[in-house]
Amino acid sequence: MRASFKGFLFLLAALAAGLSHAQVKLRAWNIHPEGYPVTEAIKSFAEDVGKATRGKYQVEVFSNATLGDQPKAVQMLKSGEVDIAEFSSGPLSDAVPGIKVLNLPFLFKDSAHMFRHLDGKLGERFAANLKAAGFVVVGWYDGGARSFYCVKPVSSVSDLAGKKIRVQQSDVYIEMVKLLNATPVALPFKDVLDALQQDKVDCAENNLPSYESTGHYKVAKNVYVTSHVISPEALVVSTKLWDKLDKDERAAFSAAGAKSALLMRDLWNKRITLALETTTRQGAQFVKVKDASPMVRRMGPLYGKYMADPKTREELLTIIAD
Ligand code: BDP
Repeated sequence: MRASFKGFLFLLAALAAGLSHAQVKLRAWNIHPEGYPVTEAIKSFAEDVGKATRGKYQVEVFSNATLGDQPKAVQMLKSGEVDIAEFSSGPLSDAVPGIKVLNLPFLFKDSAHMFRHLDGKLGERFAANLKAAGFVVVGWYDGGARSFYCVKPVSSVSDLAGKKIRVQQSDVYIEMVKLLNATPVALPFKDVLDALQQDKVDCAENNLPSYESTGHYKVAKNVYVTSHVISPEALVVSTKLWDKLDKDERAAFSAAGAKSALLMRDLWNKRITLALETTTRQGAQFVKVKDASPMVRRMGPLYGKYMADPKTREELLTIIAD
């Protein structure tokens, strides 16, 4: 065999070997810091996807919203600039109106109630709405129970009236705060601490792990435990990426997503206990709402709106009934 021909064969073999190990780099958007349950769960997803696809898909996790805030990330996922993301249903629902009911205050009793629906038929319907809009759900994560917290003491719904309250960039949250006769201020998550410190807002609302991880508890020490929204979150893959995956790869992504969701929920429950301990130790005061019914009644117009819409009525009735 002539030397140049041998060289050519060698090159072909090297190319083929290279191709069979071709790596695809993927970007995952995450709003939370290192160590947070969501972050840990996405990392486990990334690792499992890598293993199951024998290193073909390498998921890099960009935490702390370094790639932009959530509404921006929603658009980036749609356009294919990021491939994977973990979103709160609030801002996500502005891009997918079919899941807006998930944000309604006082809809789910607790996380167990929420997952009974999300892990079942209803979850499949919401996932279908999301898929049609460009987001493939591979895991439902826990956004926990959200409550209000303020710089000044709050012990009744009327104390919230007139307050400037930070909300997520999401219609339902904005509407909810207006119905409490307060002023909604939609701000990106990372800007809330400054806004509380600089008196740009009087209050915010979130779950305990975020109240702690953001340091909001250092400024807004007065928590009014309303648990007004039990909030779903989702780990999603862009349909742009999904469409490129073959059957086995899709199964690998789905299995890794489902596993990461269970991990997330477990870490979440532990983190709630920890966050309560830390914030209490640092002086946060918790006042539990005695009777939520006046607050629930104020939400009437929001419920009226989604009941009147034939696209969302059935889902709403299913959740309320069970
Ligand atoms: C946290 C959610 C996160 C939201 C944030 C917020 O996990 O996705 O962006 O609240 O209030 O609890 O913006």
